[in-house]
Amino acid sequence: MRLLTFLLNLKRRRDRRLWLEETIPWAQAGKEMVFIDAVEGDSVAACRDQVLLHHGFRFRKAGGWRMNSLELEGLQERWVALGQNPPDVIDLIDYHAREVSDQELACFATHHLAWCRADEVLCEPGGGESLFLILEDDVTVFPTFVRDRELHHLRWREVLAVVGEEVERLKRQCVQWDLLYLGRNLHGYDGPSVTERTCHAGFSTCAHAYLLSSTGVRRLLSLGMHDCAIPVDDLLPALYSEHPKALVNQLVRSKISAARGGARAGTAGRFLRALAFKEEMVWQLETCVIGRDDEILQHNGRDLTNPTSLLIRSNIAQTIVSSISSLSATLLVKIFAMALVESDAPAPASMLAMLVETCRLFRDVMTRKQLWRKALLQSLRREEEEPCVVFRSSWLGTYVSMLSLRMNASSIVYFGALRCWRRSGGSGRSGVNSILRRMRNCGARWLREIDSVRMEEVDVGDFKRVYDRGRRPAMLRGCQRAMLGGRGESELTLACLLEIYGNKKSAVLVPGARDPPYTIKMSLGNYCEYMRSCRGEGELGEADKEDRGGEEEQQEQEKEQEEQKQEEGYEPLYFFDDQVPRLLLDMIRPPPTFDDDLLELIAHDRERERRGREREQAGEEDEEEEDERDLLGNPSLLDERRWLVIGPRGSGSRWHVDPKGTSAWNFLISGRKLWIMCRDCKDEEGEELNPLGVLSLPALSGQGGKVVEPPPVLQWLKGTLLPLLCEEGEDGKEKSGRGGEHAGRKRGRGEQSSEDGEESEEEDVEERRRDLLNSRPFLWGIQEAGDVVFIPRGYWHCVLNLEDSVAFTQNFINSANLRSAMKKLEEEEPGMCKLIARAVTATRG
Ligand SMILES: O=C(O)CCC(=O)C(=O)O
Repeated sequence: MRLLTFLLNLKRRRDRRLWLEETIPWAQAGKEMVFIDAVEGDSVAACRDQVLLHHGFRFRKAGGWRMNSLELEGLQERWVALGQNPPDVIDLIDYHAREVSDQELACFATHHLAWCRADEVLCEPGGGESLFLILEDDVTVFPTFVRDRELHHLRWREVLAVVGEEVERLKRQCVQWDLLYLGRNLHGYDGPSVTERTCHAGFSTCAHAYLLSSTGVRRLLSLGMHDCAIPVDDLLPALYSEHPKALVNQLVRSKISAARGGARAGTAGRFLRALAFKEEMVWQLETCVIGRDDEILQHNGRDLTNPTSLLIRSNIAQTIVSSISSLSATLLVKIFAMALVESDAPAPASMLAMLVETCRLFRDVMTRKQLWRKALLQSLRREEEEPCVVFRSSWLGTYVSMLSLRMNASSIVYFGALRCWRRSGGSGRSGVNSILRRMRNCGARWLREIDSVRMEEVDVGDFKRVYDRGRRPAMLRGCQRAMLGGRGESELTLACLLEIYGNKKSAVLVPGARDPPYTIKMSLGNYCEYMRSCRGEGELGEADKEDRGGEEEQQEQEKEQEEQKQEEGYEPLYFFDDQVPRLLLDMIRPPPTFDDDLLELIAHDRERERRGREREQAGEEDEEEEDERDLLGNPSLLDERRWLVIGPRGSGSRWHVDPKGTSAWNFLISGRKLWIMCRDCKDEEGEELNPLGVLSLPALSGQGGKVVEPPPVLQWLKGTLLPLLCEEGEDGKEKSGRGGEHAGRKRGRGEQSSEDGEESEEEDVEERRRDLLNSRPFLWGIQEAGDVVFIPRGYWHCVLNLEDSVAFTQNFINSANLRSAMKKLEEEEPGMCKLIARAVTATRG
């Protein structure tokens, strides 16, 4: 493979040329590297009729680029509708509230010139196999300013090696491509992966570093865009995906059609087969103001006067590392973790990332997903209630990319850190298998299995009497056929959902968050990418799949346990969205055992009425509907009753009771879940108790009241259930007896008890909960794909995903829970109560 690099450089930017010559190792050799004199914007103004004559072409700007504020708003909405993140309003105004600028035309002419040069090379003897790397003169291989020349050389060599490997791989896989981005600004979500490192490019701007194949060069030139040039950043994405701006689509489509000899262009996309490296490899240089003595005075407009910036100026970490290297690794990690967590500024976290590569001691830090996720969420907290997150390979990667994209990277964070994260990988051995084994073998006293009922054998009437009205949880096995109406399960897979709804922004829970954001928005596709990266995330690792033996194993286990301790309490994000894709709603029928859901009936009637009215009144304002809408809360139970639940192995739902007196059924589409349940706990005096091991803390508002603080499920299993099971021998007999230590006591009891033996209030409550367990053990069961779990109203339950899982769950109200639901709704949603009462009358009538 012959790779020719074209560097686009303005003659007057000698500084940039020097920068490139200094930082790109093969520039000095002068080989296979061509500087192309970029066209000056001024030369456009100098031309008559605003036409730029350059290298035998007449470049003319496309007209009609300018948009007024209403159109800009529309553009922004369209951008969102296409599942892409629109540019900032300021950028939109900057670029679209004026005509194409002279500089943009000049930039277009420069790229066009590079394409022409490439074409000339292709026509030379032996040139046909060449590839062309087009680089603008402000490129760098670090996301923020790094001065060290050697580092640049090293990194550029790595980048080239990776590019070479990937090109070979694409060739081996017979993947045809025209353009491959090395760096860009992605607005939204990429298409499917092509190789481990590359994917089909989603809508991307910033053409500062891209590779062109011979077909790419020819396709670009065949468009003849010079007579109606638009910014290169808009042209390129419009050639492989839908551009939010109609003008661009129109223009590009007509050009594509002409290039294809008049054939219809179809959608604008797909003319250019554009790929991208999933991980950015080339960035645009940030602006630094260099003072006397070679000192950096300003970095991206920021004054570098504080101690953090000193780090940047003195280039760099080695000094610091040597001065603190006498501290133990654990202490160092703690100091930095504290600095990160307690500081609101992003600097400490990015410093940490920087230090990782300079000193092995810090490598350890990279496994602290908890830290990076927290750092990210902390930075996002200032933005909005439910911020959007685009996950990038790891929490560190996401944090770094957010820093560089949104905040112009405030410190030196470099690529090696990401690689290092990868190397460290996720691990973790939680011992869930051994807990499960104990649950099976010695849980008789504290545990009872949830009743299993085979769907094809069930008598609906009996089921309703025994389970629904009897408030008894059940595991309905093998429900696919009954629920999917004969359609194959293969039609309902995550892959199918992804294909259609990959770009859909959905709600994702941040489990256990005590501060906002409690939920974030992620696209389904990006969440799945996150899920894939979670192998071993959280405390439930791959190793749990199978228990192994041996001494070696034991050592490994100890090491992993140590690592795990550091991540104690960490749970993966949990996809929990009430905007369930239509495809799923259309496919899944509620099981026949729950076919009398009043909420379903109301929702159905309202939808039918709405459609009827729409037909009759064709757009007139509908007072009746307005009244109805006023009747309900926002959001109401009608909006929040059906959920798509997706989570990686190790994720799950902490102990909770479903809201508003509803019951629920949960259909597992794929994966495996462990369920633990417990009936509403009341002691002899009728006082409500949480399940054992679930604390209530005083509400933070200071107005009295308590909030339930359930621990992560795995922590509960280990900290509360396991000690209970350990009390009991394999033969089911109690080992330590009633007077021995028990779960409630073990947890921090020493500190809580006063010296004279006086029991604290919490201890007392734990004691009563434990007593209750004697008569009412926990219920448990493992749900396999195709099973439905029934959760009666008021039941406490928690769930741990034993494998990556996809489930659909629905809360419902029927005659069995009507009274309890109405009682709750009277206070919380009086409007809903009226609708339910109406529905009840109608069904009885
Ligand atoms: O699948 C899960 O994590 C359980 C969901 C659940 O408990 C609920 O929706 O109430």
